[in-house]
Amino acid sequence: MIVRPMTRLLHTTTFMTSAAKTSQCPPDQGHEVAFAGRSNAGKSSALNALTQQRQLARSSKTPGRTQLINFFTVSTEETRLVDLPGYGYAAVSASLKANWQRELQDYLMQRRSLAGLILLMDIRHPCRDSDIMLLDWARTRALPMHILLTKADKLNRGPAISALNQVQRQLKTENYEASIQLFSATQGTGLEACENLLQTWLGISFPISTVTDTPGSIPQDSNSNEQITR
Ligand SMILES: Nc1nc2c(ncn2[C@@H]2O[C@H](COP(=O)(O)OP(=O)(O)OP(=O)(O)O)[C@@H](O)[C@H]2O)c(=O)[nH]1
Ligand SMILES: [Mg+2]
Repeated sequence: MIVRPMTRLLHTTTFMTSAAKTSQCPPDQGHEVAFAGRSNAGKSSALNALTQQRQLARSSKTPGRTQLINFFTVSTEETRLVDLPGYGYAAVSASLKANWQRELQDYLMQRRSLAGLILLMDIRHPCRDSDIMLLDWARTRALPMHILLTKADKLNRGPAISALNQVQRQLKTENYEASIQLFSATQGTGLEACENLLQTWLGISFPISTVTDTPGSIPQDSNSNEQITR
């Protein structure tokens, strides 16, 4: 028998249910963390990387793929991760866009069990109007916010750090309280830092010795030195 660190709890995540509108969401109890961002920002890929499951959330080259609110349980139904529909997809009709925006706003403003928002932005195209709109909603209800600058592998280290600093400065100037980090689902950049935050928000940071597992079931983190900045 070996001790299993709590970061591995995320790897037990399973699909729970989908909702086409907020009224179909599961009971508003416990804690959940939502992943939001423009279409194609990498939400589903991030969820798969964080949970170490290739097909948990469906990722796609076709923007606008995730059109439902998808709920996943971590360990129990009281702790959930949520993959929100991507916004800003140009090829969607205006009325559908308006409808998604209303649903997204309803969810973010009213969901009591929502413990925090992970906002994902492609590192090459951060802080679009729709991203700022989301930050505004979250700020209105003082929801904890964390930003993943995704697809960091698309830039060299220097430009990636510059982009991080620039977004951080913009957030500070505009008075948004959000932590931020680099992230790459394909290279594993920033996984551990984000996992730790998710555990804290979900309230699943049990003492390390309470979880055990059999040998051979522990994937190794490829980047243990990534940090969150504020
Ligand atoms: N290079 C690189 N590509 C990525 C990364 N994350 C996602 N992608 C690619 O970006 C595209 C969109 O990824 P998804 O995870 O489906 O994005 P999404 O935000 O869930 O998109 P919607 O469901 O349409 O809102 C896919 O082709 C992914 O393979 C990453 O870290 N690096
Ligand atoms: Mg998706």
